Amino acid sequence: MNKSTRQTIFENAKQWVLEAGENIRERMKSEFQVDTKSNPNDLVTEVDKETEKYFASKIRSTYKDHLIIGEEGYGDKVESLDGTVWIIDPIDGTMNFVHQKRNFAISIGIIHNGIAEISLIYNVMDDVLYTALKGEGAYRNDTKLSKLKDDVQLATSIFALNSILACENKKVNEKKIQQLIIDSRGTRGYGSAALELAYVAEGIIDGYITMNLAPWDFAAGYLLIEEVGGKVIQANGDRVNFLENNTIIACNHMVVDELLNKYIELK
Ligand code: 2AM
Ligand code: CA
Ligand code: CA
Ligand code: CA
Repeated sequence: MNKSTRQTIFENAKQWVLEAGENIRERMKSEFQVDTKSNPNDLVTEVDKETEKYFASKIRSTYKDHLIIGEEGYGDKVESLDGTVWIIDPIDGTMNFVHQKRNFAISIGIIHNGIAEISLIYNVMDDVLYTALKGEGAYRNDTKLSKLKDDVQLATSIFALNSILACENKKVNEKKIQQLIIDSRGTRGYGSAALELAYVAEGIIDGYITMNLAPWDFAAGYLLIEEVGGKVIQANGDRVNFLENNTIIACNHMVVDELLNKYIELK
C-alpha cells in the first residue's frame, strides 16, 4: 500500500473511530440491553452491535472493494488476506464497559495483502487514541511512542496476564505461569486485550500473555507493538495469523526468549 493511500484510509478511520467513541459515550447515559454469548460471562450489548454496524456501513459506502472481519457478525466471510481487510472489535473489554463503565476500547487493524498497515486503538472514556502506520511509528494521541527499551530484564518487568492462565487450564502449564508471577516484578489484568497490547507498545508494561485471542482482539495491537520494536508472536513461536484465533505473547524484545523458553509450556 502506498503512503498516500495509507494516510487517506487512516484519516477516514480516525474520524469514524472518534465519532463512534462519542456515540458510545452518549449511549452510556441511558439503558442498553446486555446479552450473553458463549457462556454467562461472555457479554455483548446493543452498543457493541450498533458500533460495528456503524463501521461496516461507513467502510462499505466509502471502499466498495474492502473486506471486513468483525466480532459481532456485520463483517464478511473472509478466507484470505488478499486486498484490504479491516479487522474490527467495536468494543474490546465489554465486561469492563458493562461493569466498570471504563477501561474498554475500539480496536481497528487494517491489513493489506497480509501486511498490517494501519492500527487504531481508542480508549473511549479516557479519550486516548493509539495509532500506528506501517514504517511511520506509533503514537499515543499526538505523542510519538519511543522505541521499547533495551535494558529490560524479566525480574524487573511487569506483565499483563488474565489470572485464569495461572489456574489449571488446558492450554499451558500453569505451574510455569505461576513461576513467572513469582519471578517477575508483578502482574496486572486490565480486561481489554487491545488496551493491554497498547500498554506494551507504550512501554508501561513489558509483556502480555493470553490464550485464544481472536483476530479482532490483536490485529491493531500487533502493528502498534511492531512499530516500537516489540514482539507479537504465538505461544509456539509462530508468526501471528490474522485469520484464526491465536495464543498471543506480546512483549519487549529483551524478554521474548526467556518467556518462551522458561515460562510457556504448551500442553
Ligand atoms: P471482548 O470484550 O471484545 O469480548 C477480556 O479478558 C479480554 O478477552 C477482552 O479483550 C475480551 O474481548 C477478550 N475475550 C476474548 N474471548 C472472550 C470470551 N469468550 N469471553 C470474554 N472475553 C473474551
Ligand atoms: Ca466479546
Ligand atoms: Ca475483544
Ligand atoms: Ca468485543
